[in-house]
Amino acid sequence: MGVPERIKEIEDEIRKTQINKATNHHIGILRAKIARLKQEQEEKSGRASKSTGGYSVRRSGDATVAIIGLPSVGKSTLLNNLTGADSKIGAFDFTTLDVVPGIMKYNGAKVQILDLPGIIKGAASGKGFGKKVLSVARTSNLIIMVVDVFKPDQTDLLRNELGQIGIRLDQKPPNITVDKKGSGGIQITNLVPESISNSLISGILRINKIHHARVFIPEPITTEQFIDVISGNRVYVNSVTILNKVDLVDKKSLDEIITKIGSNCIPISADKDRNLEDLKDAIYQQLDLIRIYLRPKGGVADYEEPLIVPRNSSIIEICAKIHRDVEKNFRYAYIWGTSAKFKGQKVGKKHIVEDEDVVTLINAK
Ligand SMILES: Nc1nc2c(ncn2[C@@H]2O[C@H](COP(=O)(O)OP(=O)(O)O)[C@@H](O)[C@H]2O)c(=O)[nH]1
Ligand SMILES: [Mg+2]
Repeated sequence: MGVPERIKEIEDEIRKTQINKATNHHIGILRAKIARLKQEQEEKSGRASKSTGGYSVRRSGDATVAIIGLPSVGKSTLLNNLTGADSKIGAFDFTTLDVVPGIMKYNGAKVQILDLPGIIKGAASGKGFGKKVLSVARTSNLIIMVVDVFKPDQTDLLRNELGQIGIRLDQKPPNITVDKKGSGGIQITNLVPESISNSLISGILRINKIHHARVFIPEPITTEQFIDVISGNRVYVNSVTILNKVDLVDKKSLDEIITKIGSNCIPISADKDRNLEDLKDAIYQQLDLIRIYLRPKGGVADYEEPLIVPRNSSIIEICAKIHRDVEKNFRYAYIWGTSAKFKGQKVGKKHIVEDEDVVTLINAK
């Protein structure tokens, strides 16, 4: 039996099993087996498809955002309106076959936005351009999911395809440690056995051929999250869900549709330019960027062009963003603003900056 058949067999078994406390362990093991098989499959096909490659997109700007959606939902229209790019728009499916980048300027930040070919059901398992598209999403700082106002169910499909390729939306990486060892068997410190049992932990490790490890589980975790940690190739990305073409429905139906989606979504009309300012703000907020004003020694701060960095960046990360040489030659910094204990505090490499801090870098000559 080939790998796809084995996966299908196990999936069928899960479907036939009632989910309750007594079957929890069994189902967990089956899920781990599927994850393992999919990973094997991935590694094989990865090797085979290396030559065809993925999209190579030159990164620019302070952060990168991927637009994901089915064909014809208005992705290209949206990119053009947010960035002034010129991506082809069509009344037919599959107009965009390549990645089209644009730059959105907001709050001093330059955000690169990528318009991608539409994905369809089964994209994660290699249908159409699906895989290539989803792999661009994997390396983005934020994912915009665009759905058609008449097809709100598309959100489930998108989440599912993204999930299958290892993208975890709007979650933090689980806070657990698994230290692989050369000997000593499996040692588990589990502070929350009611969320995952030690026997399930051991079982999942065994399926992944881990026989010696120290495991520490300090807070509640789902079976899925534990499998994610063991699999290792998951990425955690924030998302914004957009309901597009709202110009085509009346207010009452729109409210009903939004309630049906349940989660936060931003209703817009990419074509009629409705609510795009709110959307820009939501993108900026979700990227969680901050502004740093550089002040040359003895000079005045540059408030016109802030340096844009991820929240919780350290001084040395700021140096690295400016230039490799600045990073190499860094000695110390002076700092003004929220993160400073007092004005002009002298700080080292590891100091964490905050939004709108003013920083003077002192370099070795
Ligand atoms: N009524 C309406 N039509 C839109 C809107 N956005 C896009 N469209 C139309 O939907 C079609 C597909 O748009 P396109 O941007 O090419 O979709 P893509 O395949 O997702 O890139 C085009 O005919 C657009 O003019 C919108 O907000 N309202
Ligand atoms: Mg398009």
